[in-house]
Amino acid sequence: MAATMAAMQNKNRYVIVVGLGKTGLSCVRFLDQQGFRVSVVDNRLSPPGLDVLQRDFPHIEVKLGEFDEDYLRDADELIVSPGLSVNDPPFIDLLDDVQLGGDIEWFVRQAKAPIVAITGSNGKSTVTTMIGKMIEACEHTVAVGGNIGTPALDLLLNKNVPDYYVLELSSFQLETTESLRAETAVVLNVSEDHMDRYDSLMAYACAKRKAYVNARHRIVNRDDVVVRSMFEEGDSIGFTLDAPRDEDFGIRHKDDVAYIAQGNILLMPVSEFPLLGEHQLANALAALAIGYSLGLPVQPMCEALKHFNGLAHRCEHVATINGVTWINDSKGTNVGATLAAIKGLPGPMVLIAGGQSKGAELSDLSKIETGKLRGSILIGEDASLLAGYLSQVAMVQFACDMHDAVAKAEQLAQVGDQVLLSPACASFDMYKNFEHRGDCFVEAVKELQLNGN
Ligand code: UMA
Ligand code: ADP
Repeated sequence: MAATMAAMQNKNRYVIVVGLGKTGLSCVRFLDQQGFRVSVVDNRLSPPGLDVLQRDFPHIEVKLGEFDEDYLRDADELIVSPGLSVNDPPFIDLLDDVQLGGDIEWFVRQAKAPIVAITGSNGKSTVTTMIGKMIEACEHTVAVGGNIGTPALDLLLNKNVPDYYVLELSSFQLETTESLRAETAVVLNVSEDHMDRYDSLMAYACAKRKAYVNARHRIVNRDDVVVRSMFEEGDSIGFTLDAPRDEDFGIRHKDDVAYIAQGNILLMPVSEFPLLGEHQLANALAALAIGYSLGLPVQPMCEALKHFNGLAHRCEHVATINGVTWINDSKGTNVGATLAAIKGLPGPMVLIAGGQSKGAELSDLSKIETGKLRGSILIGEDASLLAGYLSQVAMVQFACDMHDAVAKAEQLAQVGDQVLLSPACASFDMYKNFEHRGDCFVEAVKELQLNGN
């Protein structure tokens, strides 16, 4: 009876989905199932997902091309794609007249299980996946989604409510979310990203900080000054690459062996964690702290860590050819990520980088440890901007595409070197997305291998 009443109310409520793509399609699926009156707009003439929309929802009106403010004003509510800023016209001019939110706002209003909210500049997908596996290792059910790729509203299509939802949240998604009350929230770290969309690092950090608002447990990176400044330390659980205090997670040394530890308790030797690099260790500590806040037992979580082999396109080993190791870190889409990857892997290395730098301050690239880079091969729109800083560290060459970059890297690398694709940039000037860029790199490296090199 209550369900019928809700369906009748929804029928009278008109929602416009702004922006198609994965998010828009998931919104349509959800709203249509709930009986809302729906239409879709996108200012792209051929947005991703259009074929699926027209096939599966032929009754839903779609308007493509420049947004029409009057058309949008007719809606009771707009669900805006994370790819669009609600602080830009026409949305900014509609704020007083039309209710406006994002897909995560709709998700959190409906979700019937505790939500783990994971944001930060880097490491989100890794920690999101790790905690998902830890929850399963502790014999609970979990649904994982959000910015990681499965849109959050698609998680609600499954009628079986899991014990936990784990959401990777971007700053864009948090901007349009007001009702989040996470069981546990973490801002993993903050470094410059998406400066083409924010006026300052502070504005970007403020969007990230929204994950903590009304959270029951807050996990804090004690090594990150921006994250630490987001709230009074108080009752948070922390993680650090130093020795941890109280209930925090960190690293302790005993008899020259490094251990993952909670407070004074040694949990497992760092050598049993399969991923390379301090940044990956920080991700593991963050995941443990999240799991602990949920009341999960520590030992099964450690077992899950021992079997975690990392995600594709994140410092992923591709091949070792003639003594040179090729690594795909195509997901390194900002300077912080690339610096972490370079620091975490052994040198000397040849770096392949470049693409769209998104208005970021790039000068930290000139602070890479001397001797770590044998050279850099640069591609894409902002190659010359990167060259200005990377040439202060080692020699720089330009390449016209990924095949050319791989060929030049092969020429430059010596036995024992690593060749690291970690672009510090978005991929959209040359590729569909970071996966496509990583796949092109892997393909070019495999060709080297096949050609008997
Ligand atoms: N856009 C328009 N007009 C529109 C709608 C979108 O120009 O009407 C543009 C935006 O400028 C943007 C792009 O299209 O560049 C994004 O739209 P999309 O259709 O590709 O987006 P979705 O398919 O819905 O993907 C989004 C997230 N993308 C972004 O936030 C840019 C995906 O994260 C996410 O996996 C997906 O929702 C499901 O939740 C990707 C991403 O790059 C991985 N995220 C950024 C990041 O991690 O740095 C934030
Ligand atoms: P996100 O989802 O935030 O983009 P990912 O887990 O996909 O993060 O990792 C993306 C890239 O960021 C990795 O390939 C690596 O270069 C870098 N990275 C991962 N974890 C961290 C971290 N904790 N600190 C800094 N850089 C990191």
